[in-house]
Amino acid sequence: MKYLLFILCFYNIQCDITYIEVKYPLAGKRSPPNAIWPHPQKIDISNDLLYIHPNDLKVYSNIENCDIITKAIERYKPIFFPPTLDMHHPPSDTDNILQNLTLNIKGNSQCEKYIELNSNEAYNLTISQKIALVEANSVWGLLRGLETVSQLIYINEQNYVVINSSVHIIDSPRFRHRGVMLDSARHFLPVSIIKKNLDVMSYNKFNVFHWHLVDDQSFPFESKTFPNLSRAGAFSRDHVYTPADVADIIEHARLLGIRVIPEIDTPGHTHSWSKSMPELITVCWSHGKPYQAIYSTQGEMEIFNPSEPRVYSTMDALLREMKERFPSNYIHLGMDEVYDKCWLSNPSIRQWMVDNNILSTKSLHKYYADKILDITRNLSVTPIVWQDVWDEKVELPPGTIIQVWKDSSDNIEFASWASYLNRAANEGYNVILSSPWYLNYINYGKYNTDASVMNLEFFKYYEVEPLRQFSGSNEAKQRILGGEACLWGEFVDGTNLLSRFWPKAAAVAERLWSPAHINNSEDAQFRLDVHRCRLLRRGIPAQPILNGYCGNYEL
Ligand code: CP6
Repeated sequence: MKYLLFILCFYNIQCDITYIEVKYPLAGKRSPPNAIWPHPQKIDISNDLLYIHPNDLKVYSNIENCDIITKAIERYKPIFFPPTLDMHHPPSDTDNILQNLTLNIKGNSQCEKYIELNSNEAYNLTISQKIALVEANSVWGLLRGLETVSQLIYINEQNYVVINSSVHIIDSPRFRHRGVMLDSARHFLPVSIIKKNLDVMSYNKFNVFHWHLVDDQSFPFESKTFPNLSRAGAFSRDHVYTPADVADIIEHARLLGIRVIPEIDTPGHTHSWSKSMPELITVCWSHGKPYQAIYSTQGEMEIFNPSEPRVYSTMDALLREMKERFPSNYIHLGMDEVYDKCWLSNPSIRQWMVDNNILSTKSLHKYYADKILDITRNLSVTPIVWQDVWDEKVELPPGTIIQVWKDSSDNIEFASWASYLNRAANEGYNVILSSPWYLNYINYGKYNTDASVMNLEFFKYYEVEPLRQFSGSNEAKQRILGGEACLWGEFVDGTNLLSRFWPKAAAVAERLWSPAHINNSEDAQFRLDVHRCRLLRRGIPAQPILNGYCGNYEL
């Protein structure tokens, strides 16, 4: 039969072979509705269930007057009990009913204000004797545990709200830095969408929002020190993040246990600065004449003029403001894709280089980077840079984080990013990985494995193993902090961000949270499919990854 179909297909007559082979295995293998994403370190769970009274689950905590916890409990009420769904009270003849949920902090931990790189996010979750208990060393662990509780609760086919009656979960993240990068410069992203995206991040236990605030195309960040940057550089007066907007986003993230790391990308990607501060920009020359390098053509982009002292005084003042306004104490400095030919084309920069004994573009990169890194050192903020400066062999201060984004190979077994990670960590730098996780790309298609056929994109993102080729000391391994899923904004704005990003980013979330051995994508796809339905239920327009249907949760 298979061969007949193949021959027919060859002659273009009957071409739905994959459909016929795939539909049934997938349909038969759904995960249970309470499959947890990302998968916990250890889980032991009964089949027996308890009922829950709809809208009436008492939640207690031994940590008092802690806004992180009281607001989380409020936030989870409509998630435990979706207001749009029909829920029945437990049958009157049963006492198999969950009595309460307790969120306890161990020792004398405080209500911390901001999550940090080294915060403890571990938690234990136990359900037994009709009591659910989450215990953690910090409020951050309680938040992660509360999310897990919310994923265990579901509404069954008889419309009862239920949860497993015996559960033991021991959970903690594999990597400390689990980030999402959004680009609000190629297109403006509405504050409401950024906040929604933070919500979905918390459903996936992400803990860093890397905000690529500005770029060639626009400067939407309203600086208090230099308001003209956004007045002239934003797409319009309305396409601006005011100080109140930024504070709103930081506070929203704080309550979810997410750090916000702003990026001010220089010396390249600075066209939008030229609208208000043309004096900072290099004039490129060609055939003996100045011309304007435009960001959209052949990699030519406007770049700062490193011989201009006002570049450094401006950056000093702006970075000072960033430190004041963003509590994370990390600033991403960009330093990627510097169109250095422009520097060399400009006669006065060449002369300045000679005068200052700077003999190559490499040393010019170093000159610029050193000046900016001095500023961050004086401010005691930890700098993050795209790998380019390190590629240029610029020596960076200890503790600098290098974000690896390049890759020269499509082969996930022998990816070149793996050697970058290896090298940077062994040189003593901290590293985060992004190369395999550029989620703005769309890859239509199916990936054929021996047993199944799966969503190509999910497979590609999920099967990445950050430490696959790592060799080095344990200390060096600790310097691989984690990774970030990136959503570059050339073709993304408020209309499609959430559906473009989710649930694909959830694949990255599990890779960064769960143990390395949780890596069977053929199984994981069914759990992710359930998780995607969960996102729909929570009002997030996450796109499908398999054939199928989410019951009455379809948007
Ligand atoms: N913008 C900025 C970009 C990219 C980078 N920096 C980018 C480059 C290549 C790819 C995707 C994104 N759009 N500022 C590089 C970090 Cl493939």
